[in-house]
Amino acid sequence: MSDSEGETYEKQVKIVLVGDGSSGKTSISERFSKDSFNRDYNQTLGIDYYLKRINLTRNYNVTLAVNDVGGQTLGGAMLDKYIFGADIVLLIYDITNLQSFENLDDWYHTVTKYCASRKPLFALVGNKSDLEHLRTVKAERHQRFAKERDMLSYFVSAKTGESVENLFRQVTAHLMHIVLPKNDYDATRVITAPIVRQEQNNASTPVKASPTTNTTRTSICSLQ
Ligand SMILES: Nc1nc2c(ncn2[C@@H]2O[C@H](COP(=O)(O)OP(=O)(O)OP(=O)(O)O)[C@@H](O)[C@H]2O)c(=O)[nH]1
Ligand SMILES: [Mg+2]
Repeated sequence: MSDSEGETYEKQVKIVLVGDGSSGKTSISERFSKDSFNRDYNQTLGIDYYLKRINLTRNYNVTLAVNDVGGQTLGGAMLDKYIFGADIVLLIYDITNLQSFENLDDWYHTVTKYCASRKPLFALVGNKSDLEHLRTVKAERHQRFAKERDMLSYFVSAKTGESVENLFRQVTAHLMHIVLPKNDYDATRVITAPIVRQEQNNASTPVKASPTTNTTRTSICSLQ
């Protein structure tokens, strides 16, 4: 198409979630792709796949192939195949489970070894942020781990959905060298509300919706 204004770009990105069993990889994948959450734990055997197409900017669409790798595959014969060709790797741990954080070093080294020819973009993800009161991994340790390995870093909750959409959008944008606006996360969740106007000449008049303007204002708010 010669008209660059109307041109639309389509990209495919392979994103792989790794980390200990029960850290929430499947839950994050399902929250993102289906906006659902399962309280029960069903261990992932091998790998599961999810596909979701997102509209990153007005004319930039990305199909995310989300590869949810079972936590038991570390040290197994298949992990290198699951990771092959990854554009982005999310290192997931459970903020209430110190061991799941400490094991990320093993995950990181194993994935790095398998991706020696083409290093993916890494992001550190602390999941279960709804259980802040049970946190055993200090936020400073999280930040240090990410900084020392030059990674992006996020806290999410697959249960409440907090920051999950933001996580996938931000890492994808980062990979593509696209800068998203600060309020991007909620760009698709537009809240409309009628404008209410206070009468200027009578302070005691109650606030009411203006019947004459018939105007709606669009507000975009961020939950980050
Ligand atoms: N409170 C809370 N529970 C969560 C959250 N995410 C996942 N869980 C629960 O943690 C358990 C394990 O979640 P999964 O998503 O199956 O963990 P996984 O990392 O895929 O585990 P494997 O498949 O064994 O590698 C399940 O009971 C989930 O309901 C979260 O954000 N908050
Ligand atoms: Mg799983």
